[in-house]
Amino acid sequence: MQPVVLLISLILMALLSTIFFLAARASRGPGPGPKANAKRTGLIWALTILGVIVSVGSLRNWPHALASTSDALEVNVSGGQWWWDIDTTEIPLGKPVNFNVTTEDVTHGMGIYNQDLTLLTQVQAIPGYTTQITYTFTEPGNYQVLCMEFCGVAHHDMVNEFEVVVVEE
Ligand SMILES: [Cu+2]
Repeated sequence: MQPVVLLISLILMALLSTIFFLAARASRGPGPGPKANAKRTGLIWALTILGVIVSVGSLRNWPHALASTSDALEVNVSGGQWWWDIDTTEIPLGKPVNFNVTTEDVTHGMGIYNQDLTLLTQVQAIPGYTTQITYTFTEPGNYQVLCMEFCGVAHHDMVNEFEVVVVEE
């Protein structure tokens, strides 16, 4: 993967350098006429509008925007050197959960992992603030909370867990 990323970066850098070089060369000649200027203004507006549409469309479903779902279960998580304190051990399956995350000392990162240790969601834990993330578990089982930000010698020991259970209604 790394060589591919490097190759793509080099190609894009070369492309950007070429554009800069052509722009610098073109700036020496006579200025564009009013027709070309109108065309450029139209292009800038079109790109701006396209940028806004793409941004709104791609950022709308960020988990941050979904936080504070009203019918969600509230779970409070507090981190510290070197532990996670979670105020519940069982979370119902299929119900949105608002994790309210904070820390009592330094910045930590709360990452929720499934049994295969695949990261499902994560949020930064910041002293003095409560950050929120909403997540709905789709599989019952044991989940682990690990720290994702190196926070000292026992960082690797910041592990806690909870269980996602099927609740009959
Ligand atoms: Cu930590």
